[in-house]
Amino acid sequence: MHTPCAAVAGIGFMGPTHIEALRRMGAHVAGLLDITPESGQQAAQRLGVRRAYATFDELVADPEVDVVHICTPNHLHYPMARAALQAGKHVICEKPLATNSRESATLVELARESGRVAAVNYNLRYYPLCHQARAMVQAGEIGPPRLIHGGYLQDWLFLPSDWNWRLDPALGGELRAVADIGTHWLDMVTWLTGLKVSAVMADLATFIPTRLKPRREADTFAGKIERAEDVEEIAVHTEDCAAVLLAFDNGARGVMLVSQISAGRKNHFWWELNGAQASLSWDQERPNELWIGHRERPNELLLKDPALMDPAVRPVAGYPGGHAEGYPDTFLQLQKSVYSYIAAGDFSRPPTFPTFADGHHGTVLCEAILRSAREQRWIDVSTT
Ligand code: SOE
Repeated sequence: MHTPCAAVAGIGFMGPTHIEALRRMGAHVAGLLDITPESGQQAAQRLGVRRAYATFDELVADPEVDVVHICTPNHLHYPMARAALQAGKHVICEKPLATNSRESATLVELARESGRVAAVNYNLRYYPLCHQARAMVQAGEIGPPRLIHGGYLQDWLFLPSDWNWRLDPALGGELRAVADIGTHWLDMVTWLTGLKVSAVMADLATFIPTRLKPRREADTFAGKIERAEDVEEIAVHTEDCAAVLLAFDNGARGVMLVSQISAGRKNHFWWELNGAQASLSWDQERPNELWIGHRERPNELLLKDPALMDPAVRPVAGYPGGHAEGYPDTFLQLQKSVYSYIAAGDFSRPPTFPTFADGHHGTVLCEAILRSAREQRWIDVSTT
């Protein structure tokens, strides 16, 4: 079977992470594209990639490339995904799929017409114990979910001197914390439970209204290790944090809290499901432990071990029990799922990975959350 060949656009935090996973999978990376041809050349040398494209047109015109990975700032997701599909390439796009639902709906349609594979990098699904939790929910082990809660807290934008392109709505979109990390959480809980969000009631807050922007580009999470001296003051209007009440289509209720300014919380993504028979809970900062809560017998803590997992989801665990797996492994597992689907060539099979349709649900939810916060009322979610 021919292993599809990749090209990666965007060499910030995500691009090199995608490349590392591609290499572990044994896929060839034909080339990469960065902000300028010069920084692209440097990145290609640093990462051992043969070719640096000067433009995205050049990337999609490369006949060697089967799959285009889009790891750029959010505003480029739509034009790049569209151009890649139109050039007949398969696409793996970072989240959020687009900065509005008009564009994400167009991408869903384009993906369908093109017959190409179009995936969104909701990589967090691929922690082995999240797959295990989903299998347990599907098997009815916790009963119908009643309460679905948790959140995603970080501190990399805690200081007024922390800057990143996500703070600029022209690059990141009108929503920040919700689009960047809330979309992961919403995707996770809807995927885990198979439920849809039917209505939202949101409160958004910006605690740091003015920030210091370095005159040169700052990487994601870079604020922890370097400080720029040459800065300008910028007014910030996107949310540092959000609290969202959720109603689900089976009657379940939920709460999501997201923040990029919670000191000490680095990448604290957690969820809890309280069902009619039992509960499940998981935390990305302890990803190899799944808590199983009971009323009438002692609670359990399942340590990641493929031998103890549902046989259908065992392949998502790359190592035996007691061998910890983490964030980079989730990229590998998502890419394995997409690349093996492409290599098998039967695109009528149901996809095993997050698709553009899932990415579109994410942008629809973001818009409902923004509208709810502005109008200070519950908003019904249309998923059309
Ligand atoms: C920054 O908030 C970020 O890199 C997100 O963009 C990723 O999706 C998340 O998994 C980690 O944090």
